Amino acid sequence: MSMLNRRTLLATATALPLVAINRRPANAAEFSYKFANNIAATHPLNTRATVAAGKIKEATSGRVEINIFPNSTLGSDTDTLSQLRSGAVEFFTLSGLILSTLVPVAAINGIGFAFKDYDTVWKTMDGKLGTLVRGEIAKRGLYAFANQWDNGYRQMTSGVKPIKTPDDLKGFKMRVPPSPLWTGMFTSFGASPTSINFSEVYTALQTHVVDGQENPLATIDAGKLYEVQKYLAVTNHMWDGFWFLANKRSFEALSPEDRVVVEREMNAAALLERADVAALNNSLTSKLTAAGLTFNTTNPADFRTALKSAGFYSEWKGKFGPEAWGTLEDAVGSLA
Ligand code: X2X
Repeated sequence: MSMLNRRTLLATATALPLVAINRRPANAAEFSYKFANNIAATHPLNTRATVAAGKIKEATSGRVEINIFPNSTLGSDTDTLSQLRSGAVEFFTLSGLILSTLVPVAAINGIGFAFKDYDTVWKTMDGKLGTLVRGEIAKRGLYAFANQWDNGYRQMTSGVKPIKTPDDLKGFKMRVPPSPLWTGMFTSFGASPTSINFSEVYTALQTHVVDGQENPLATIDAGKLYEVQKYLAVTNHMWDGFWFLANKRSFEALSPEDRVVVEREMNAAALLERADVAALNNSLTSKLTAAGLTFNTTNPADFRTALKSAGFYSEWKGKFGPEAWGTLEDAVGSLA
């Protein structure tokens, strides 16, 4: 703190009666916590979390207030992860793949074509693999709530040409989120991946810094990416979700009872959000087509073969190690 700030602060403090410093207004929350995320306010993640925050405030008699900051308003994912670690932000939903810059094993759900359907996703991520990942997250001063929120199966979009076969990805300027697994996967496809935080993706596509990106339909819709893209290839190349993360110290500052309320309500909201996203997946094809995206289907087996022959699976099996890889394969079947 500079002397000036220190003096100003002391001057202010001495001007106030002590009692006023210690007492909060009758209607102020004891804990006013920030929840940051990168997704538009209209996405089910934010609509469901908003309802949950209301329930939490009520159930804690106003002690715990959670203010939601959608759309990366507090900073990019990379910035916000630092803020979460320092406690400047108390809650943050983040893709496990991006979290892997801090907790490497958290990227494991992003292995290409690992999950054949949503049943398998939730059985795996609410089950042993999720527990393993949460254990590693806990070692880094963060606390992950039990239920992940759905981002979804990812699809590729392009502003220049349709992506129909893996060959169409050769040399393609693809935006990927900041994460070694994403970069590695698109390098294995022969593309030219660039790491860009989601907060910059719309502009990067608009100004042709990159020619394409990949995201689930609900995220493409909420981020209005159809305004700056022309084609959408249904590839389902990866499933991605958001861990609901808390700064451990901030979370443990709440009473055990209040912690139970926050976790219960946020986990319940995650389940509702999953159902919302599943319903959106069924309705968004026609909406996004009407908004100007030309859809095409692909043969996922060809894309998977491309990854296999580039050595993607054996490389990442080695990186994740036998325990995590074995836990994934126990749930989804043999991958390599
Ligand atoms: O950055 C992305 O593309 C997003 C929104 O899907 C994630 O949070 C990983």
